[in-house]
Amino acid sequence: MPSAHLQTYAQRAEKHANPAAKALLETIERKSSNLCVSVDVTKKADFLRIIDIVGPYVCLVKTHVDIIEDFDSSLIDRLKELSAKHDFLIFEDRKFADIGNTVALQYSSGVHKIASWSHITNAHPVPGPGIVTGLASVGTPLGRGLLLLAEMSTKGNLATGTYTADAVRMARAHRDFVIGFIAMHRMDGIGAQAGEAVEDEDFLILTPGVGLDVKGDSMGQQYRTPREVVLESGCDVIIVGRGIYGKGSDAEVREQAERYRREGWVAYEGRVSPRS
Ligand code: S5P
Repeated sequence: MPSAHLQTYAQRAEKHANPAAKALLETIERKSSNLCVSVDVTKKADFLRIIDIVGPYVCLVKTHVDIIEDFDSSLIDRLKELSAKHDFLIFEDRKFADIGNTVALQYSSGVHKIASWSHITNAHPVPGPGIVTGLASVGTPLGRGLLLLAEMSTKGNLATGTYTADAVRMARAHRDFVIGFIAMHRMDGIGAQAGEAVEDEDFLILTPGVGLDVKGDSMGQQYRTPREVVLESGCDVIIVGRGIYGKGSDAEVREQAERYRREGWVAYEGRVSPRS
């Protein structure tokens, strides 16, 4: 069996036991889209308008609900309606980073009640495996999936080397709930012990820091192209924020969403069926 990233999304969906990972892979295949749009705006109306525009082109919408100034629970109802209308999953980019007991409360409760609507969320591995146990206690019964931040896109970040390998080991110990990583390249076999059977593992790699027109911003963000990310680095989903929603008119936002969807998909096709 070829390594996971050389198989099609449909083949991988069949084998995935986690409901969120399976649904994401099926959605990617159905829509021919490995694009996740990150909608980092602060007003409810802008948030919903952008999602309605980009919805047809994405497999996943990534949110930071804590930046929305006029947040109320009706926003979540509208978001769920858009998710059904346009057939995409939801990923609240919460980057949990506390002890298990605290993250379980942050995930289930408070104003945002993230676990009740977000199919996928993410966490920093820095507190150790207790963070996964805490989040799993809430998310597993709901069929949710967790991504660990094994690497980051920013200049000078500390998620490298043994930290990254330890993140992968932590994921391997919780394969039913940890569905993959925020990372810049594939993690296959990283951190494996001698003799440990890891050939069949299929962690999804979701990758931010994607842009076609600029190389970075003034605060350390670094961009690569969909081709570099998907074809050369073997990642599964491209995460694009300002490259799409930051473009001004609704028509331009739609155009950019379609452009990134196409670029991401062509890169994937080149990966699974390379022309000789
Ligand atoms: O390492 C990371 C991890 C994440 S989740 N680097 C990132 O940029 N992100 C998120 O991806 C970040 O919080 C933001 O929501 C998005 C990138 O946005 P852009 O506007 O730079 O494309």
